[in-house]
Amino acid sequence: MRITALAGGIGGSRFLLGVRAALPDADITVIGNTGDDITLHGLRICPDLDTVMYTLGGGISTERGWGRHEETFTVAEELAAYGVGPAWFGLGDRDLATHLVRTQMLAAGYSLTDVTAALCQRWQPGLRLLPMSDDRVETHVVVDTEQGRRAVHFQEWWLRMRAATPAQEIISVGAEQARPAPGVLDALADADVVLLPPSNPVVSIGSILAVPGLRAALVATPAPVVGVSPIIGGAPVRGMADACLRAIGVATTAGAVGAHYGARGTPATGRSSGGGGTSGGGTDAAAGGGILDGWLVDTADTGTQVPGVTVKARPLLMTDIGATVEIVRAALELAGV
Ligand code: GDP
Ligand code: FO1
Ligand code: CA
Repeated sequence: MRITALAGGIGGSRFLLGVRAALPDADITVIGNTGDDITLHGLRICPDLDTVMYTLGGGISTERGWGRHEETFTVAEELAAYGVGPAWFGLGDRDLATHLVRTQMLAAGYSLTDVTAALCQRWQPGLRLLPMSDDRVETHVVVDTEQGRRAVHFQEWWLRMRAATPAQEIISVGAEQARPAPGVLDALADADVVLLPPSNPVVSIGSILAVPGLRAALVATPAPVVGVSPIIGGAPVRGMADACLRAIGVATTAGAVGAHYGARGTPATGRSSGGGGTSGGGTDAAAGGGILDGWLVDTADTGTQVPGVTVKARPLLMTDIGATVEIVRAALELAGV
């Protein structure tokens, strides 16, 4: 079976552990969010790709959910001693090696797709990890500060501001000019099933959908498309997805997020931001339609309805691998595969 999944960082990775365990013989392709990517100290850092790679490759810090286990922060401490920040971004020593290899390969002319494949040679995640695009796309957040309105990088808003300063707008800078990375559109067209893990609907899934052609490929694929809600009982399980949803005018409920993604075969009209998430994705998202055939919600949200979408309620907490495998099985059952 060929499974294609879109994924952000922690929520996406934990779900993918379940996909791999549920279907050890499946051919799994992951389209990873690169909107979180940032350049610091001259190094290109791809947090969501790395979170998928480390989690599936057994190198993740399970306590933090991001970065390497058995990590040290000597380089970050030395930078701080020079007064060089930003202090809000935890740059680990082991993690640093990944960014050094990536930056060096990118400077040598390799694409992010090639670099990611090379890094995965070490980690052997058991799936094909593709960046959504080889072109640079970065999520920026417009906030009102004492100095006036300004745009900050998503990481600064998420980590330094803890997403507590309201986002006036969330923008995918560069998305309009971006092209899907090689293999991305084929992975959607040729899949037997497409899964949307419980990733952040705005800055993970929304960023991926902002790449021109991605949404259309989801709309057009003959494969069933099933999503899993990251919102349980009116709140994110972890993180500040509610602050992201507020920015695009979508309520923090499983039903509102399902409606925001929308039913396949329906036009975007009536859904916020064309059902995408971040703006700046050009006309593609605005012109596109809904992307869901099925939507899994938690039993806390039993009774949720999304027009045109088959909704099923079951426990959605990925407390351990066994629970996650059962969620994946339920998603596959809902997809009819
Ligand atoms: P990030 O890039 O690290 O923020 O990770 P993702 O975008 O892939 O996923 C973030 C989302 O995962 C958050 O909005 C959480 O609500 C969701 N999440 C985390 N753990 C769980 C879980 O056990 N069950 C469900 N349904 N969602 C979860
Ligand atoms: N998340 C944090 O909460 N604090 C950090 O200092 C931090 C550093 C970091 C370094 C490398 C990396 O791959 C991820 C890191 N993350 C950190 C997670 C990061 O903010 C991701 O973008 C999240 O997925 C937010 O969506
Ligand atoms: Ca992320």
